Amino acid sequence: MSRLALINEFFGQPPNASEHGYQIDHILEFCHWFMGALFVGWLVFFLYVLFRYHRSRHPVADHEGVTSGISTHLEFVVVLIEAVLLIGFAVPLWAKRVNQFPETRDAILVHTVGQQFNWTHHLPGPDGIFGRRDLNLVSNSNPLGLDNNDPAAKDDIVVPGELHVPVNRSVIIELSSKDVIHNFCLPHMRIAQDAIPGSIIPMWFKPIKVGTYEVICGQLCGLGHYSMKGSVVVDTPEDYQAWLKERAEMAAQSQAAPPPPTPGSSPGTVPPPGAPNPANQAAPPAGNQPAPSPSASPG
Ligand SMILES: [Cu+2]
Repeated sequence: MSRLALINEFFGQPPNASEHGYQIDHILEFCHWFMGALFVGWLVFFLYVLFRYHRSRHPVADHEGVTSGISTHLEFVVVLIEAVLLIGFAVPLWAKRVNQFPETRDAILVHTVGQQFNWTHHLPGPDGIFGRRDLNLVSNSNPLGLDNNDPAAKDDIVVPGELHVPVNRSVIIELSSKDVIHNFCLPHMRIAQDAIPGSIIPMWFKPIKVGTYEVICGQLCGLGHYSMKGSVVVDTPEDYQAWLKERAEMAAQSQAAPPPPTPGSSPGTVPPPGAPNPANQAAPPAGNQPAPSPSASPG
């Protein structure tokens, strides 16, 4: 990290842990220094004007005003720099985030649902297919309304609060909300996305550092908003498989009649990068963005 980047740390930016994060950090760094320079520049100018045109020196107002063109030129330069920042850097970075999703067969796909005041994650389990969810089935013990009569739901994993993902693999999170607008914000991953009732909105990032990272709700969503926290644990691939296996076993135990294991897959495994994913074969292709499954209604 360059010495200049310390300005991000100074303003409380946590260390980056995602593949694209350094690009956002560079823009932030530049913006902070640029705004700092403007602040100092304007402050000096303001003080100069206060003393230079004090009432004792200029008892009568000058109605002609400034005749020099220097301020016009300066402002043009400022606008030009801001336009380059916005059009040249910020918009392309944002466009990549929302238009260029990774192949779903290479990524970990998770459905995440916000509610006052926690996050619940839904993983498809060994079969790679998300089970049906139904608003009418929502209860305290079934926060997402997962339909246990749906064969695809039998091995599904539902975890509150803490989501595990493997390092160096893209994660696509399809976000929704059960009540009000929340925002799934991962400061260390330099990504945030609103969770809106009635919509399923995808977001993606690629974690590059093993560790535990805070998830916060980025929208003021009610009295308990301050407590709406969770975590994303970035595991090594081995630890991730162990976590999945443990979760899949817990899910199987909670079912009255556990389903026979899918041929070719042991409990809790996910297809390796590039392998065909049964979930993708079942669903028709839908451009770059992962198609929101019609069965996965936001609870
Ligand atoms: Cu919230």
